Amino acid sequence: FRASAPSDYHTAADVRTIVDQTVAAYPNLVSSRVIGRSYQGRDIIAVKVSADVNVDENEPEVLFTHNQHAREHLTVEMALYTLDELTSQYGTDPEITQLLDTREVWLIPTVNPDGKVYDQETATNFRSWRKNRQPNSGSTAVGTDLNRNWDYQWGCCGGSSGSTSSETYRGPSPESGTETRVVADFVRSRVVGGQQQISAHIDFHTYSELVLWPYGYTYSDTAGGLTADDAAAFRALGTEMADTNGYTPQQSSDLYITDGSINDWMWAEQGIFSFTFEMYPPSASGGGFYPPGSVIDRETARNREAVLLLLDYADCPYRIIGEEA
Ligand code: 0X9
Ligand code: CA
Ligand code: ZN
Repeated sequence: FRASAPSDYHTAADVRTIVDQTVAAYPNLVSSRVIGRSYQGRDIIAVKVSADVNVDENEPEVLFTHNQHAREHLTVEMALYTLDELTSQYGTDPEITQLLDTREVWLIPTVNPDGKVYDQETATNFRSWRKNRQPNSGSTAVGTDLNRNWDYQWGCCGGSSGSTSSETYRGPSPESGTETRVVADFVRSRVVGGQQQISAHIDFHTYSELVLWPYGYTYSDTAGGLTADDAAAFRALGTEMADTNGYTPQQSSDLYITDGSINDWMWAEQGIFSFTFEMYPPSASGGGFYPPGSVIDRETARNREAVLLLLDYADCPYRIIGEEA
């Protein structure tokens, strides 16, 4: 095992360049928009991929979010892989062609650009940074854990911290994190005619090789807004995706309790089938947050089938348990 250097991974600036080049190369298939700015003023970009991309067609939408946590650089590579695969294979691979003819895909390659830049900006050492880079009033400790800052059961259950110096600081109020708010506003903006257009979502993290589903705030399999049918659909879809990549499927709280996480909000407030993927490696011995750059191609392509499976089921996720809903 060889440790990685910051230069082994694309930078936030690289991502912007690649997105712009891809839009230029595939103007009918890819568009990008600035959905807001980070605390430090960096653009947060959403990329749309679909046939006739410049028309808001009445098609199921799927969202992929990446890099809520600054040091999880492999997740940004995952977004770049998906963008490259969908664009290069459209019109060539029949499955991808059919999916992009009937779905609208949204990618947010870096939710937390300030954190990514901070973690990656020195030539030799990563900083092992997790949170965003927003100051906390009355404290010298910087940052909010964006994945504890979402507005559902925020801070309810011991799955986050009220201490500014904690790695899981939940912030002073839900959506206080600039970047949480930007992404939540984007998701709310996809409610058209009273109907949330996005039906399915994966939030990419590292590491542990897991597929996780809600709720995170409670050990219960069912709870407010999550029925036995919903739980069965989550489990079936999560297990089928995990069968394709070899990750371990489980309810999020089986890992540990989290409150204010993105998945719980997406499901409870927006009705979106929302998963967390914890990517490579399985454990710290594989390099933890910083595996060597040599694994990037393999470990991003590893999720190809799971991504396509979720796109397929996006018309009706309950289809996987044989219900129309
Ligand atoms: O703790 C987290 O935010 C995630 N793990 S990480 O090591 N990448 O920080 C797991 C979040 C899982 N929680 C829910 N899906 N609710
Ligand atoms: Ca379309
Ligand atoms: Zn994470």
